[in-house]
Amino acid sequence: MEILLATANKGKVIELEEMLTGMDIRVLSLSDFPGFPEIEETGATFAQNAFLKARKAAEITGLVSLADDSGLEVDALNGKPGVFSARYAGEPKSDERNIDKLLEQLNIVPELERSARFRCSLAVVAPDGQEFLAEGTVEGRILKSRKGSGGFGYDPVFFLPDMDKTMAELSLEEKNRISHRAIAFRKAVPIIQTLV
Ligand code: ITT
Repeated sequence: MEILLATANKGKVIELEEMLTGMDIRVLSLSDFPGFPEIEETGATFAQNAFLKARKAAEITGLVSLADDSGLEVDALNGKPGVFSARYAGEPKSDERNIDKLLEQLNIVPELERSARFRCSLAVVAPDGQEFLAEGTVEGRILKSRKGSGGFGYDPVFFLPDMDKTMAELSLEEKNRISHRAIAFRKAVPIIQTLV
């Protein structure tokens, strides 16, 4: 059976494939559909954006379709950058400038008040109209400067107290075990199994 993960991000496809190992389910991505139209992420929440992408994908391809939207929520900034995580510091999107802006905004915020979380909303949409949502979060704290060189996005300033490391100091395997996206993907596996 085939399902579609509506993303151009190869890393996400590899993560999902790993979790579906042994289930005879092939994961296609947008790179298998060259003419696929750009979908604007106009939703106010991660879940709305994920459904915008997954519904469009199911409608166009007729496949069980998944899409995720994810980002960082910082409590001292009332949940920002949230759905604007990728373009927090404006266009063109830049992880480096996003981190610089985040550190500047949190400049006077003391260590214990820098709590934050990565959130992932994963939408699963079947061509017959059935819809499901799986979510994952991982809690942490924003450091005052970067540490580590792995991962992407805000990983170098996202500190995980339990592991005593930033997300950027984890191996790919470790990150794929604890990340917000991995948690959401894991919850979606039984849903996918019932749909295909
Ligand atoms: P799509 O093609 O699937 O849309 P994307 O690469 O644009 O994938 P997301 O929309 O999932 O990625 O992520 C939005 C932003 O949230 C991303 O640019 C990062 O700044 C931040 N982010 C998401 N997941 C992250 C992670 O695991 N580590 C660090 N930052 C993350």
